[in-house]
Amino acid sequence: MDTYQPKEIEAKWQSRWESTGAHSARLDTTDRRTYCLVMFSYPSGDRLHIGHWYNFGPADTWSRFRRMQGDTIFEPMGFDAFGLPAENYAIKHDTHPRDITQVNTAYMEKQLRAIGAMYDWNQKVNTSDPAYYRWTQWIFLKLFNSGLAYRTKAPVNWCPSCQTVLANEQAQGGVCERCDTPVTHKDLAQWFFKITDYADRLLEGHDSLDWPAKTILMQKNWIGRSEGAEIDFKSEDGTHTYPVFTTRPDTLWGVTYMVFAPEHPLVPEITSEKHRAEVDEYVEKARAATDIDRLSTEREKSGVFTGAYAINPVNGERIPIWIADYVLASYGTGAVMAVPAHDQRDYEFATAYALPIREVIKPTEGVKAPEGAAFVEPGVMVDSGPFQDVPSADGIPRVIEHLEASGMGRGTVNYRLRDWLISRQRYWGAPIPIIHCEKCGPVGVPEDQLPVELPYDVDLKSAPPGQSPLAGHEEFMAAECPSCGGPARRESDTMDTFVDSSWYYLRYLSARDDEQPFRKELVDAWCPVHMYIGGPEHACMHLLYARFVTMALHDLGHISFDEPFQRLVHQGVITNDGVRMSKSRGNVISPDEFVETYGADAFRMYLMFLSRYSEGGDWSSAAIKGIPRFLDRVWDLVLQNEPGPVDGEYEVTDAIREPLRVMHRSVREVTHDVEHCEFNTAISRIMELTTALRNYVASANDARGGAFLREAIGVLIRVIAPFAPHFGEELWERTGRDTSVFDAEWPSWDPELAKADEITVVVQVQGKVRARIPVAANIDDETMKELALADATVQKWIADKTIRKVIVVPKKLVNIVI
Ligand code: ANZ
Ligand code: ZN
Repeated sequence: MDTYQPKEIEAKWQSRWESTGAHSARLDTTDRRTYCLVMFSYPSGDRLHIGHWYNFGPADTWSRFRRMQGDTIFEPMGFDAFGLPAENYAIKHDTHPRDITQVNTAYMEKQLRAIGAMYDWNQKVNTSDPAYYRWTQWIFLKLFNSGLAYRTKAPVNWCPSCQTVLANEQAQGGVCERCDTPVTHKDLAQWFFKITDYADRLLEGHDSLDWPAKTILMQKNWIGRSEGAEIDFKSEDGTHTYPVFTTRPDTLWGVTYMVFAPEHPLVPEITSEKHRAEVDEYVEKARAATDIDRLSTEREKSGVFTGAYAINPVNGERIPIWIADYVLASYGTGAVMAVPAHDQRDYEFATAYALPIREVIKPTEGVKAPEGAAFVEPGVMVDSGPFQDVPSADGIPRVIEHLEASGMGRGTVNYRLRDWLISRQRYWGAPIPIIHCEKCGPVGVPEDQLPVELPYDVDLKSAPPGQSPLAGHEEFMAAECPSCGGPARRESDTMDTFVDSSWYYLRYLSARDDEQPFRKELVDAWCPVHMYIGGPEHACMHLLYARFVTMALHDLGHISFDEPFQRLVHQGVITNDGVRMSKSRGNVISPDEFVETYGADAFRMYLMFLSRYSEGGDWSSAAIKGIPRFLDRVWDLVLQNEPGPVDGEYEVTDAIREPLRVMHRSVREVTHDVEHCEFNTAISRIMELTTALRNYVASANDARGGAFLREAIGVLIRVIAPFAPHFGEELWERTGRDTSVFDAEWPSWDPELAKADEITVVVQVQGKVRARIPVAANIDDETMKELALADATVQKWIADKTIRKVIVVPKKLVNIVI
C-alpha cells in the first residue's frame, strides 16, 4: 500500500475538478440554492496571507458540507482591486498601479487555486476592470438621478499623509484608517451618497438578519439614533432663533448657559466687540485640533464667552452664550442648552468657569445623587414651572407637547450617521461619471457612454494641489456637456473603493454580462447571500454601505430584496506568539511554505482545528504536524481494509456496539458543528471516530472486510471530505466509488443509536421535580449543576429567587434549594 502523498493527490484532483467542470456554477438550477460568499481580497504585494486562508478555507468547508446535503452551491471569488496602496506603491517605485495590480492578482489567483475550494473562476470579478467599473458608474448614475448622490461643499476629513478626503467611517477616532495620521478638516466640494435617508431602514432591517449581535450593535451605535427635541432659544432682541438639540427636554428649567460649537456659522455675528479677539483666537485653535483631542474625556473643558445672551423660551431667563470645543458643529444643531446639574460635560464646564448649577431633577426615594458630579439618572422634576413633581420619564413627552403647543420647539430624531462621502482625490479608482458644465451644472454621463475609462498615461506625481492626478490630464478632462453640447470639464475625482465592494455580490452572478450589471431573475433567485464570512472590522463600513446600496437598488426597482447578507459569520484572528502578524513586526507566517510541506488539506484542517473559528487562535508551526499524522492514520485505516460491498447487512455484536455508537454520535455532532461553523469540535469528533474504528480493528479479528467496518469507513471519508477535500476524493475513489465524494450524500445518523451514551438527570427545585435533562454519561458534578441552573424550565422556578444551596447526586440528581 502506498502512503499519503498530499502534493500528488492535490494536483491530481485540482486538475480533475477543472477538466470535469466540477465547480462551474449551476446558476439556472431550481434546486435548493445556497450562495456562500467570502470577503474578497485586495491584491496587495503581500499576497495571500494566513488571514485570507482562515477566511476562505473554512468557508469552503461549510459550502462543501452543504453541497453534500443536497444544496446547489454558488461560491465565487474575485479581487477588490482599486485602492490607495497600489497607487502609493506605484508612485514610490515608479511603476503603474494597473501593472502591479495585474501582477498581484495573477499571483494571488494561483495561491487561491491551491486552496482547492469550489470557486467558479468563470465568475471572477475584478473591480478595476472597465467591464466591472462601468457598472459601478451605472450605480452612481442611478443614485444621482434619484437624488441619492449629490455634491456639496462641506467640512470634510482630510488625511494630510494620504492627500485625500476620507469618509467618517474611515476616520473613526480621528485618525486615518489606512495610515493612522490624525485627520484634519477642510472645506471642499465633495460627492456624497445620502445614506442618512436610510438610517431608520438600516436599523429596522437588523431584526431580520442572522448576524453576530456585536456587529449589529456596532452598526446601531454608529447610526446613533437619538430621540429628543429641538428647542428654540431666541436672541435677546428677538430677531434670531437658536435651536438646540436635547435628549432631555425635562431639564429645560435647569439651563444656566448655552454653548455653540466654535465653527457654528452664527458665532462671528453674535460675538460682541469686547470678546471678539478672544473668540477668534479660540475658534482658530479649535479648528486646528483634531477630533480625537476634542472628544477626549481626559481633556480639560475649555471655552470662551461670546458676550451674547439668549432667552429661555419657557421662563424668559437671560442665558449667556459660550463657545466650547466639546460641542461639535456636525451634530444636532451645533448648539446645546447646558444643564450642568444633569449633564456631566456641562457640569465640568460650569465648574471650570464658575457658572451656576441648578438642580431640577430630584433623585427618587432611595437613590442618592453623586457628590461632585452631575445627577444624570431619571428622577422627579422640581422647580420646573407647571411640571412640579412630574417623574422625569413622563416629563420628556409632556414638555415636548407643551413646546409644540406654544411653538417653542418640536420633537425630533437625530442620527450620528452622516452622509457617505464617496469622492477621492486619487487616480486608482472608478472615475465619477459626471461632466461639469458652466451653464448646466453637474450632468451625468449618458449610460451609453460608460465606462468613463481611466486613462493609463497619467502623471501620478504631479497632481494639482488638493485634486486627483486626473485633473492634470487634459485629454481626459475636456468634454462636451451631454445636456447643452457646450464645452465642459469632466469630474476628476474617483470613487471610494467601498462603492466598488458595495455591490460585487450582485455582479458575481452575471460576471461576464456586457449588457447589464446583473440579471434581475438571477439575483432575485440567489440573493440575499445565504452565508457571508469575513472579518468583523467591516461592521460600520462595507457591511453598512452594502446594505444601503442594496436598499437603494431595491427601491429603484432593480432587485426584489433589500438586504444583501442574510447570515453573517466573522472569523477570528490568527496570531503568532499571541500577537497580531504584521510586516513591521516581522512575524508573518506565509501559507505557501506550509501548503508546500504538508499540503493544502492539512493546512486548512490545522487552521480549523486550532481554536474556535469565531475567536481565532495562536499559530504553532509545531502543532500543525499533528494533522498530517492524523491524516496518515485515516489513510492507513481506510486502505488496509479489504474492499467489498458497501451496504452489506451485519449483526451488532458486542465488539461493534461501541464503535457503532461513536459513529452515529460523531455524525450527529459533526453535522451540528459544521452548520454552526464550530469546525474545531467537529474535527475532534472525527478524530474520536477514527480512534474508535482503529481500536475496533485492533481488537476484533473479524473486523477487516466486515460490513460494519466498510460502512463506517464510508461514513468517515464523507465527514472528513469537506475538511480535506482532495484527501476525501482520493479515498472515496480508492474504496471503489466512481463519482465525486461531494456528490455523495452526507451521512445520516440514528438518534437512538447516537444517544446511547446519554443519561437523564433529574432536576428538583425545593424537592419537587421540575425538569429531566439528557446529558453525557460521563458528566461531572460541576457541569450537572451548570446545566440544571441554565435549563429554561428550571429558570422559571428560580428566576427572582436567591439560591441558597445546590445539592448534586453524581449522574442522577440536582436539587436546588431557594
Ligand atoms: C441638554 C441636556 C441635559 C442634555 C441633560 C443631556 C443631559 P446623544 O444622546 O448623543 O444624542 N448635544 C447636543 N448636540 C450636541 C453637539 N452638537 N455636540 C455635543 N453635544 C451635543 O446626545 C444628545 C445630548 O448631547 C443633548 O442633550 C445635548 O445635551 C448634547 F441633563 O441637552 B443634552
Ligand atoms: Zn451644459
